[in-house]
Amino acid sequence: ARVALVDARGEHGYGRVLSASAAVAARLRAAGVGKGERVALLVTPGLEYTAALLGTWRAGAVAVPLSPAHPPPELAHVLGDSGAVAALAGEGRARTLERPAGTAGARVLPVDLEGPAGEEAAPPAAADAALVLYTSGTTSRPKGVVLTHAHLEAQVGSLVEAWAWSPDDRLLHALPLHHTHGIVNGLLCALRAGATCDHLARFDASEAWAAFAARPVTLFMGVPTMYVRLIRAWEEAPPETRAAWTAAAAGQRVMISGSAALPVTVFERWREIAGHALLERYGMTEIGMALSNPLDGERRPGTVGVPLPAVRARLVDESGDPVAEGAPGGIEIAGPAVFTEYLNRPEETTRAFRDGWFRTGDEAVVERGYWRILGRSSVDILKTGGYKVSALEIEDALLAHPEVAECAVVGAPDPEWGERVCAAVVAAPGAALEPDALRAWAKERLAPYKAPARVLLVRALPRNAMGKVTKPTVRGWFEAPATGASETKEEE
Ligand code: MLC
Ligand code: AMP
Repeated sequence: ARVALVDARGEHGYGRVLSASAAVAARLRAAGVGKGERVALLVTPGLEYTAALLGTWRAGAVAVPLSPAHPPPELAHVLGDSGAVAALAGEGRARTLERPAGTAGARVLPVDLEGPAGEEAAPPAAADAALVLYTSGTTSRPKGVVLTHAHLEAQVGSLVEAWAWSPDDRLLHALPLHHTHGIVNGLLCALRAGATCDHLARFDASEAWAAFAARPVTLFMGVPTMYVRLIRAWEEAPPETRAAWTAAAAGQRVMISGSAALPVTVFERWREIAGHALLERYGMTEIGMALSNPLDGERRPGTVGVPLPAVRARLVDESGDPVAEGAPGGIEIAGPAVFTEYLNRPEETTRAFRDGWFRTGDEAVVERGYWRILGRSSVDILKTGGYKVSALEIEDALLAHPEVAECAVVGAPDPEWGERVCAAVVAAPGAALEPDALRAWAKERLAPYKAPARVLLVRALPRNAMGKVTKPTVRGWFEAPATGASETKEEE
């Protein structure tokens, strides 16, 4: 039988995925979870995750994936905001869920992969909600992007076609499973193609190289930070290891990068050591993947290629009029893959669209037929290691600290992370605020990738005539390399 999944427990065929997901669905129905209700998932990548996801769908419910790396307040926000009625706890995860699920009024249920299948519910309709993914925006807390089965079908169908997925593919999956990159591009495309999704428990560059060399991997997907780390591990390895790793990578069908800009230097170095022109593509939680370099044909470094099948893309000026050919503009996307709403946020949903086009907030230019991303229109949206984070959310969190009077969060350019979260902080009068302590405090409340990597204590924040913090000046303070986490800026 064909192997669907590989995880720490071993290999699992497609039949096993079906029986395990039927058991999860039966358990949810027995617990009274109804059609369209939200079910949060805190589970381990592999059979447990896939059975929980498909089982939720087979019960007619909507899946809300949580991250095992998130501290309780982040879990509580997603559980509460999504109105989850139940939370599926994978092995060893029930205790983590108890408090946040309790606060949110969600029942914690174990993921029982061995239970009876029970009676099958009617399959969900295309227009039914399937997934709620939490994404950071310009508002403080992350909001839920509602994707229906039809949206997922369109997103997956487009990628399976464009990247020619086949049952012979074996994906090495090392991405988190609470975001679209890992869920849709990785897991769902693999399942749809009847391919094998081979999970690494977590991304580690040497382990990924070792897996390339030991297993018949045909496909890899990563954020640029992962390729930077793979390159570093290769450079640090002895010559015989390097040769084996190079051969293993070169034998793969395609290697893909996305979620953040891939530096041209990384593209070039990867071609030298792995024998691959990385296929860079562009996407977003709300729309799935929109633009991609071709599988066959020129993959041009520094660009994200052309619109994917069934995706309509355009560039517009501030008033929403399409720009002249060759001029930069805001990216707008339409088509069957584009989401229809942010959960319970009708005003934000309305603002996100213009005449039926989704406004991404990213800017681009088309050069010789290929799209090149220029950046984002908001300074308050950062990308670190491929994770989108909101400066405003982090500022709100830091301001809750009794010794923080004012703060400004910016993204400082970084060769490994793309951007790093940096905070300039004004301490309350008389406070003895320690940057390291503030960072640790933030990590108890925010996802680890949102906690400021650098904290700079300052006497005052720079403001313009309107009293608004001038973030470019703050960003300039972080352009010098870090001298350690405990830094103080004495002069203004
Ligand atoms: C971890 N840390 C991060 C971080 N990830 N800090 C900033 N940015 C990040 N992305 C923290 C850790 O908590 C730790 O803090 C320190 O950084 C170093 O940890 P690490 O162990 O070295 O990092 P690691 O856990 O290996 O994570 C690196 C990574 C991870 C690249 C594997 O960031 C990752 O999985 N990124 C993928 C994100 C993703 O899937 N994005 C797709 C979104 S969808 P300390 O204090 O302990 O040192 C999307 C749409 C699209 O964007 O187009 O795809
Ligand atoms: P998310 O909201 O987490 O889904 O992240 C989507 C955002 O990631 C987009 O709006 C872009 O800003 C960014 N992004 C994704 N792919 C690329 C890419 N190839 N180059 C530059 N930015 C990208």
